[in-house]
Order: sequence, then structure tokens, then C-alpha cells
Amino acid sequence: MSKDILEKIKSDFEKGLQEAGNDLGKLEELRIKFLSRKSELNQLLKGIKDLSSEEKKEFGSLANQTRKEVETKLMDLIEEIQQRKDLEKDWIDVTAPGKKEAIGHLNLLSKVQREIEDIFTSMSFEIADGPEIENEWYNFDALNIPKNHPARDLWDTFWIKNKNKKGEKLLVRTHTSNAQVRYMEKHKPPFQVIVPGKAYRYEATDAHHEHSFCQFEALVVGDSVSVANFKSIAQEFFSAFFGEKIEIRLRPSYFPFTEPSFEFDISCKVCQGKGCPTCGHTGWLEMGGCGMVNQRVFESAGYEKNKYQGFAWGFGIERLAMMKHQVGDIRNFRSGDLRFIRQF
Ligand code: FA5
Repeated sequence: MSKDILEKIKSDFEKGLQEAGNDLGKLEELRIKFLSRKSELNQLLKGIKDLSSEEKKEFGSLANQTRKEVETKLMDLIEEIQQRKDLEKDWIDVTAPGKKEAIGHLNLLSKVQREIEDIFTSMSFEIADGPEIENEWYNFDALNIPKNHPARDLWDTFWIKNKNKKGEKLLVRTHTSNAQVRYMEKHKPPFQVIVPGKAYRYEATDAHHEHSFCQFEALVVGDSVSVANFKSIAQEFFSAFFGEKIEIRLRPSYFPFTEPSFEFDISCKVCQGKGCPTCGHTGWLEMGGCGMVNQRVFESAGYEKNKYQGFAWGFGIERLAMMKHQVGDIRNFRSGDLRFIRQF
């Protein structure tokens, strides 16, 4: 045996290392070639026992040292490459822009309601609230709709099974007009207020009717409020809401709490008043009911009869949203269909 064999093994190993680079597969091949039981180096080590004691001394320690060197170098390199690979796997780019969380947005109806509130606030109106669970008095009787009066049939009602502590029958309000007397009991004229909110009716649904929908009530009361004031405020509101001049029209109608009463139409936005399927070829679209506040309602609120004049209206918020955003079916609003919701 000679040292040359060991030198050759070492230089073969170094060459092999260079060729393998960072390739763990090739390094494993090197391990088998130079360190396995059948490797040339191990065979040499096995043969040491047959050498003379002189040779054992010289060659044995050199062979062992060579094996140790090969083993340390190779195993350290494998471990280092493995650690680097693990780090690369878990690497986080702290400079990368953050991922935006997918968050929701306001429903079209809420947006439209806020738009309405903004326009009225800019005209010095107050925004007030009324309860959705109501007693018969504020929803009907106080508005000049006594029990057994046929006008109650205009509002198909969801009654609540349980009465309140005072033994009064309860319902979910059929219109935001329930807030009229509640507000007047707490405020003295002059005032101008709107009450946006939900209303409920026990009726079949179709493209223009829902059992749960939104209205907003407007109430303006003072010493000399007239239909002319109402028309100009309505004109102002609709022009601001649609961003263009809107024609309005009043048709005689009937509501127990207003006298005279009107149906309120606006010129059709789709055909500019020429006539189309949306407006039933009339050129006009029905927006809601309105009228001069009936003196009996003022009496319900505790006001002196004939002391004040006022007008009130109740418009559907879905109908306004439908017209402004070309929504063909009112049922889309509460369908939960994200394809619809995400459009706005
Ligand atoms: C009323 O509810 C009266 N309280 C309005 C009023 C207030 C008149 C103050 C006079 C003075 P009406 O039932 O017509 O009236 O409803 C008013 C508007 O609410 C309708 O024109 C429509 O825009 C909307 N609306 C009514 N029922 C539904 C429904 N089922 N689904 C969607 N919108 C509806």
C-alpha cells in the first residue's frame, strides 16, 4: 500500500465535489462511492490489519485521517445545502406589497339612502328615525285610519302575535308614515324632516313589489306651507338625485292622513317622457304618495286644529334605486346574489 493511493482517492473526491456542486443527488452518489462499506477507502482500511506494525503505524493513521476528512467535508456540505434549501422554502419577501383583504361594500340600497339623506340635509332637513315594530295607534289610528275603516285594506299588515305590556296590538310598520305623529309629539313647528327606513307588507312579490322594502317619509310643517312649496322641494330633490332636470306631476289620489292627496309621478328617465315599456308607454313613473297633512293628524299629535299647515310624502327607496341604476327587478336587492351586489 502506498500514500499515493490515498492521494488519488482525495483528488478524485475533490474532483467529484466540484462536479456535484449543490446537487444533493450527486453528493449522495459521492457518499456511496467514497464512504460506503464497499468503497475503495473502506476496503483499504479493512486491509490495515494485515500490514506490518511499521506500515500500520504510518499508513493506518493516514488512511483514517483521509476517511475522516472526506466524511467531514462531504457531510458538512450536504447539511449546509439542505439548510439553505429549507430556508429558501420558508423565505418571506418583507418588501413585497401586502395582499389586500377582500372586504365588502355598502349595498346599493344603503348607498342610495345615504345619497337621499345628503340631498335633504343640504336643504336643511333633519333626519329622524321611527320604530319598525309599532302599535296600531301610530301606524293607523293617529293617521286618521280607525279600526274597521276600509282604508286599512290599502296596507296589508303583518301582525305580531304578542301584545305589548300595555295590551296593545303590535305590527311591523306598513309605512314610514308611522313616524309622523311620533315626531310631531316631540317637536313644535316649523320643521322639515325626513324619516328613511324599512316597511313591511303582507303582499305577493313581483318585479316591483317586495314584502320588505324601504321608504322615506318627508314632513314639512309651518304656518303657511303650501303644495307649491312641496312641488319646488320635490323638483329640487329629484333633479339633484338624478343629476338632470326632472319633470314632476301630481295626480289626485286618496290617503286618510292627507287632504288633498296626490300620487306623485316623475318623467320617465328611460325614454325622457316619450313613452316606453318601463313607464307603460305613459312617459311618467309613479314614485309615491303625498299630500297636505290632514288636520286630524295634527290633532292626534296634540296640535291646535287649523293652526299649522304641512305636507307629507312617502316614496319607495328601491324604486328610486331601480330607476337610477336600471335595476329591472326589485327582488334583486335582497336576493343575496353576489353577481348583482358587486355591480354597484
Ligand atoms: C304610502 O305608504 C303612504 N304612507 C305614502 C304617503 C306618505 C302618502 C305621506 C301621503 C303622505 P303607498 O302605499 O302608495 O303610500 O307607498 C308609497 C311608495 O312606497 C310607493 O309608491 C312605492 O314606491 C313604495 N312601495 C309601496 N309598496 C311597496 C312594495 N310592496 N314594494 C316596494 N315598494 C313599495
